[in-house]
Amino acid sequence: MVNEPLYSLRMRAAEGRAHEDGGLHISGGERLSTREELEEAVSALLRKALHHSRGTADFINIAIEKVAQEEIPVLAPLPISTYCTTSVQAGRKQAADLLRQSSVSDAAIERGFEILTSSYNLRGAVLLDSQSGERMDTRGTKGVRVSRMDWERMSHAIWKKRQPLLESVRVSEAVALATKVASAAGTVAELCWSDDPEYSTGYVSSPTKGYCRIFHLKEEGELSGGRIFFVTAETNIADYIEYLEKMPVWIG
Ligand code: WAQ
Ligand code: MG
Ligand code: MG
Ligand code: MG
Repeated sequence: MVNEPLYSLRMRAAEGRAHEDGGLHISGGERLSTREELEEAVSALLRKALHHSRGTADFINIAIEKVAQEEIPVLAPLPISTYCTTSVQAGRKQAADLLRQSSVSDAAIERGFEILTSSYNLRGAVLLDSQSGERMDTRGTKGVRVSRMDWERMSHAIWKKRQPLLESVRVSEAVALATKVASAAGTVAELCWSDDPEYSTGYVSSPTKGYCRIFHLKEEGELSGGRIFFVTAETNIADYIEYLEKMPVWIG
């Protein structure tokens, strides 16, 4: 994997019309791929766009860019824990506890929940000041889309063997994303639940707590969802976004 050319792939799909023209966000995805694996990676992203519970993709954009080939850091995946809560109320309370333990203020936690419960068409993440709860990016519903991360193939196979209950692509993708976010200077914690109606397990992650899966962060059938990245007040937001969008990293 070391000296082959690498490509970043980014997919976004919307219903009705393109995102920028007001379409409904259906699905997105990001990969890092060697030239040899490029066709397979494009097909996988296309499949993801075409078969989605949020709706029918009428607009699909797949961007492929060669990535500058320097030493690419390898990040160890965050350790996983699972909270088997039995109601949305208990799940959200658990999430709030974990965020508090990661040093996010009550005001910021409340703001984070307000945003996720009322977002039905968020394509990326919202950045919030972890103390004041103030929004730190100016991206609107586009948000900040973390890109240029992927599992290193061999490590992924080993990791999956060790977690037989978590073999879904969804979990692998979420752990990879959360690991990159936790590695960014300025990240205090992340809160996420899917905008897919059938998937109600979400997570809180942070450099100190790892990746904490929580059953039931929303009711099944709901289209709300998204991601909140809580950051320290001193974070240089332009540098922070640059790292998340542009810096290639392997998870492994
Ligand atoms: N960068 C930033 N935000 C993103 C990205 C990204 N690359 N991908 C998705 N999001 C945001 C965006 O607002 C989506 O609407 C939202 O997250 C949800 O994305 O059982 O499936 O892909 O351990 O629907 C987490 C729990 C599943 C997995 C999350 O999210 C588990 C999930 P989805
Ligand atoms: Mg996803
Ligand atoms: Mg539809
Ligand atoms: Mg989704």
